[in-house]
Amino acid sequence: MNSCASPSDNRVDTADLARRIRKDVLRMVHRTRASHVGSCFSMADMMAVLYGRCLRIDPLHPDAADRDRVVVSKGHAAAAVYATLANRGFFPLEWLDHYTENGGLLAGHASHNVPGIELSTGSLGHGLSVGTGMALAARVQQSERRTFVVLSDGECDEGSIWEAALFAGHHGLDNLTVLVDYNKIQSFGRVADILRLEPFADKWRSFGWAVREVDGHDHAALAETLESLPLSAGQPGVLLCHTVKGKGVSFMEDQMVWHYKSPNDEQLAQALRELENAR
Ligand SMILES: Cc1ncc(C[n+]2csc(CCOP(=O)(O)OP(=O)(O)O)c2C)c(N)n1
Repeated sequence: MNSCASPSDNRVDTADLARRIRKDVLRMVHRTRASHVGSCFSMADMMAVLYGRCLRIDPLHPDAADRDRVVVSKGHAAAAVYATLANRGFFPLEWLDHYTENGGLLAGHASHNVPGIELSTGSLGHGLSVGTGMALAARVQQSERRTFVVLSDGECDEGSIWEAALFAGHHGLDNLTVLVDYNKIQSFGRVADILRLEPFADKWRSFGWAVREVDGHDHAALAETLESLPLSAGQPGVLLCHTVKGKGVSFMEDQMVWHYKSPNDEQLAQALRELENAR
């Protein structure tokens, strides 16, 4: 079994990191009247555990040859990606103040010219194909590096996801781990109503993947799973992370409107208060 090899001094308090990610995202989307706060909050805990506990990465050397690769395929949640990377030291926190600014570095969808971002994403459905190629390349190069891909559930409507899943299963890429942010909402509808994914775990299994279902807000459960990869030797692994869209702020949780809506001044203040009080 490969365990996470992050040096202990590289580990952080993931609850604190997740809180900082959510607070930064709130301030970013409020300032620019941007969208996707709900999408950012459902994956904030996954990002905190990945970047705070598990990944073999060095923010000071973001291009190190044998770093783990991460592709956040749900690139519309870029604010959470940028907030995570800034809080882990990939670039200064001040950059977050310029999110979506004309001519700025931090675009509204995840952009690969930002330190720590491997692939520009936002056109849903591409991240797993690229991640699968990264995993195959690591095997060919006999590198120990791992590849992690974060998908959204609505994104799994894309046929390209299943082509890549078929390929990774066929090649037994156990250096590849997918985390699905299974928040059960896609834009303005429920996944179960728009295009049913269930039995979701069985679909992945039938493509040759090892599957683990986990509460995507339970840091201990996420860490335990991510610290004992691969899920199964000789198979790619997928974590179906059961999450709540808008998690962490009472009036945003499981509310479709927060896919696009931006908080006003009052809502921002209340949301920040709630996150602070949840300590
Ligand atoms: C190929 C493609 N089609 C449509 C969109 C527009 N779009 C942005 S987010 C989204 C759906 C969001 O739902 P989900 O994928 O479940 O992500 P969540 O925000 O709930 O995590 C869509 C259709 C897109 N970004 N890419």
